[in-house]
Amino acid sequence: IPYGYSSLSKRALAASCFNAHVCKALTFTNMGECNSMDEVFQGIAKIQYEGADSKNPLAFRYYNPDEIILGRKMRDYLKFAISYWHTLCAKGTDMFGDPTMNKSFGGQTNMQIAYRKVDACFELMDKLAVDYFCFHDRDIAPEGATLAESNANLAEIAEYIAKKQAETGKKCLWGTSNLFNNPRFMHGAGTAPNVDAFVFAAGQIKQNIDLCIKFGAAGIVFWGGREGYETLLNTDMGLELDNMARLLHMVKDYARAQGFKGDFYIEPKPKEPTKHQYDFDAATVISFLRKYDLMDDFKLNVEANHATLAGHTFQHELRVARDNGVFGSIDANQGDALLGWDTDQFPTNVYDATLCMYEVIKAGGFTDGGLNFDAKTRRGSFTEKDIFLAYIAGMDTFAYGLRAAQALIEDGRIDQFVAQRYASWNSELGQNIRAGKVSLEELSQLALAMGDVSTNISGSQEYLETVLNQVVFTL
Ligand code: XUL
Ligand code: CO
Repeated sequence: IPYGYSSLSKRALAASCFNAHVCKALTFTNMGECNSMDEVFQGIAKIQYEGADSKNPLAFRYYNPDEIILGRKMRDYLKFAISYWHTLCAKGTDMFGDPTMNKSFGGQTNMQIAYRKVDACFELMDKLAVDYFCFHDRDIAPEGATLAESNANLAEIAEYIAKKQAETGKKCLWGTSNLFNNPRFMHGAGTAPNVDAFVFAAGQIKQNIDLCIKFGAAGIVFWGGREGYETLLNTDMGLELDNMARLLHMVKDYARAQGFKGDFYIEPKPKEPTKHQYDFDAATVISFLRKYDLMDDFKLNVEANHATLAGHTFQHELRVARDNGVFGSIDANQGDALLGWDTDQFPTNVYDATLCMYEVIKAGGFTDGGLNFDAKTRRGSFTEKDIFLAYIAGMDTFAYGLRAAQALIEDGRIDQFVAQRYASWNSELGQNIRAGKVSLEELSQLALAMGDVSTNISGSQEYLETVLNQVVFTL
């Protein structure tokens, strides 16, 4: 993520208008007034739903925002969100190459660019019929030389964001703190070996909680940026995890005291940037939450690409979250089966989207959560139009997935098969075992009298995959 803003001087803020094209008022002293309302993505109109046969690249084929599905508008069921970092900050760099994209949107100084990113974000939400955004603190305003300076930058841009929210009704799905980019966090933040890094992280998080509350965010995410290790030879894992839990308790107590009613999320990821990330996968995070008494306040933000990096399917991670009552929100993206790192691609796999939405429907739909596109256009897809094409691809894939998941449930064959497969657990014996009324000795007597197990039936995986294919391809 190419943050890397240099520190910003206050003088720069008082600079006169940076670009007559971007800001028509030449006399302002407050950058907040430098909102020209000039269109950022000129030549691209609001994206319309045109139906499955449309060949217009700038149209939706499956996402029809106001169509009612499962008793809710599609836009309310899917709750799509723009990821501020990938969409408005990432510039196509990789470890071999310089930026291929210009994300300054007509701004010149770092603060001016920050204002224009807000304009671009709200214009994208409007044109794409996306109702939410997600952000890291360092996405929305440049980092200053001190925490106080960073906070002042954030506070200024936050005013502008809140104003835009009030004008448009657009909402914040969740916010998070970037505790991984700055070199001060080279050894971690909440799990740092040096108490000063922990203190700085706490200060940064406090400011971000205040921002989340200002934006009416439904959630606050913790992705363990550099919370992990490179080698156990230099690591006190027990102390680091205890400290992480201490920090999360402080966060929860502070946010609740300020009136935050939404969800806190942990976003599992097994590796990258560290060799081992503590929030490895859903099961590991749940064990952490249980150990440290955080289950009442924290849920999971499950990311598809992180699931596959952990050696699981996306559906598996969602099922683990649902079965443990901590299904919360989703980072909708996909990785590349041939690459072992987090490629954060826009999701286009309809099977994964269908099975994801199947889990979401079974979980009762989203409450505070939603589908955030933690995805970026490829380095070679460098134009502004590519941003629209990428979001359309992701949104249509999940709209298709929602329709297919609904069809799968209405079709009923898979649910009926599963019910039948476990039917013996509803027998008197099965129910007694489930109720804990039977001892090991009693089961041993039954087993001795049984002869052998004669009730196995086929698992019929191939048949069920055929049913899935039939439903997915005959919507
Ligand atoms: C990193 C990642 C983050 C989180 C938010 O892999 O997924 O973008 O979603 O910090
Ligand atoms: Co993510």
